[in-house]
Amino acid sequence: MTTNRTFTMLKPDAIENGNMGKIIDMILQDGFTIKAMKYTRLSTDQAAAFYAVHKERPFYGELVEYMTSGPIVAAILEKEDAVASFRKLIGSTDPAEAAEGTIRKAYAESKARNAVHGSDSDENAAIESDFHFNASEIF
Ligand code: 3AN
Repeated sequence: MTTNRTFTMLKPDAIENGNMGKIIDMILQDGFTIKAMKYTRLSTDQAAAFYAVHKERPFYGELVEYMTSGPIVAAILEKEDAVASFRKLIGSTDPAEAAEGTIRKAYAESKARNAVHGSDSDENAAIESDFHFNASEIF
């Protein structure tokens, strides 16, 4: 079953490089609507918990450090088949492999500093949305 919502974060490199507005515009132009949005900074505990699935991977420490290095934008997005549609819009994890027209092709620097996060399943979209937003913050 597919739902119509996904979760995203614009990562510290995207904010640092001044690409926040351009990335939000690409998301809106692709037909997503914003159900919730927050400009915030993750604590080490929050980033470690958010990326707990990657705990065993060699880049986990680097990932947590990087995700706490500056502010991020967290958002819940709505569109038909949102998870798959958004993964298509963001492109491959490695920007060298990302397709033309994707957010990562345009704005990612590397596999680690890759501009944007997108949930990989409906289940994770719900978990990640709950991690960042209360029901009263979702419109
Ligand atoms: P995606 O973000 O495309 O779902 P995942 O789930 O494989 O990719 O990785 C989660 C995050 O971990 C990535 N967004 C990226 O920031 C980081 N990451 C993935 N692979 C590497 C790597 N080889 N080196 C450093 N960081 C990585």
